[in-house]
Amino acid sequence: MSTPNAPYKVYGLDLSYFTGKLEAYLRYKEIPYQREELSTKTFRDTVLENTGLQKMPAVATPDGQWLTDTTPMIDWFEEKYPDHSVLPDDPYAAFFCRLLEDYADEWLWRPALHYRWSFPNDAQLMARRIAQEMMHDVPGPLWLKTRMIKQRQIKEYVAGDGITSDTRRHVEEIYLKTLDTLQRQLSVTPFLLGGRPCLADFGFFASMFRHFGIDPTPARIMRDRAPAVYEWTARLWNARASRVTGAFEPATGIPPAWAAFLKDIGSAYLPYLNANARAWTDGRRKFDAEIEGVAYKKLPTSQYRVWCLERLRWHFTKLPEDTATKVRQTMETHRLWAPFTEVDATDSHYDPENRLPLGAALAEDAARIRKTAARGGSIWGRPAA
Ligand SMILES: N[C@@H](CCC(=O)N[C@@H](CS)C(=O)NCC(=O)O)C(=O)O
Repeated sequence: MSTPNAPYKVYGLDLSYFTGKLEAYLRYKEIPYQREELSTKTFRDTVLENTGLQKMPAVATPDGQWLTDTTPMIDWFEEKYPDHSVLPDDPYAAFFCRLLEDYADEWLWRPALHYRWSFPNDAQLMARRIAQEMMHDVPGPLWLKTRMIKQRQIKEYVAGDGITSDTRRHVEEIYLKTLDTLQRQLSVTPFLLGGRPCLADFGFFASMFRHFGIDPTPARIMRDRAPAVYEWTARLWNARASRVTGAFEPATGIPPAWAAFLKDIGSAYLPYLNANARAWTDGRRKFDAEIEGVAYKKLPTSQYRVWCLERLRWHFTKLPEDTATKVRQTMETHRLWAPFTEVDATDSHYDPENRLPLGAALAEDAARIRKTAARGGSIWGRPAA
């Protein structure tokens, strides 16, 4: 039923990476929303049926549409609520905001999940919270549900995502290096692009607020090593567009501190995306990749991340010619251009009709996910008694 003045409904957990990113964006833009309780049943039935994916956050709009995936969702909201845009008018800076958002979303995911699930105290605490907040509709004692969550997350996101004694140090360095770069910028400006939040702020916020900022082990590191980042997480959570008076700075171009991110994107993230895209094209479910001299083995091939590369390249093709030339020069200077253009085909077939964030395009996957769930492939999918 359509009730156009009602708030958006956000289905997600209080400790979820991408739910935090979306919530901070909606709060900043002062778009009314309410967070809906997410039980295993809601996740399995409502979210999956309506978006085709079992991913949080999912959003139900007041007029009955369903949205999935925070990246296209933010574009969708920006079109509907253009005031106080999180993308600068300068197309050069806007392109790099998109690149940083994608890098922060995807490349900080592995360290964020590692810090949450590889340290026994952190893992116990967070698994218990998930069991309490989400699995109250699943029968069984809390200790057992906590154990199931822990085992599932470690299998999927630590052991299953290439984290071994050989790669662990490299994964942790991603977090530490990111803290240092953020600290440098946030010691001089309140947000990453000067006096107001940009898209890149929300990208980094996902991991920094809902994982690194609250999980005991990385949170202690953040407080000691990067207090300006710790402060920024609260500043962004409390930021409201109607009250923020600062401007994007520099007025054109990007801050010098972003060079450290660009260097990382060229030496680590894009080589990973390229190896993933090649594995996808070859139909391999797992692949090995050498990233900054570290050998990652049996990484899961991600169709979604082929789409991420495809989408970034698409945004590049949409730049005005003179901006594209400038962006290319910057990418060459920071050694990003070669890896950005290295892979010929980025044919993900992830969103062939270009419908995201509208979930219906993906809803046909629902039946397949349900079948896997019924076989016990997902703890969220196990039917409640
Ligand atoms: N690209 C998606 C990613 C969403 C996502 O991966 N969400 C995680 C939680 S933060 C999830 O739902 N995971 C489900 C699972 O682990 O089963 C977005 O930006 O919204």
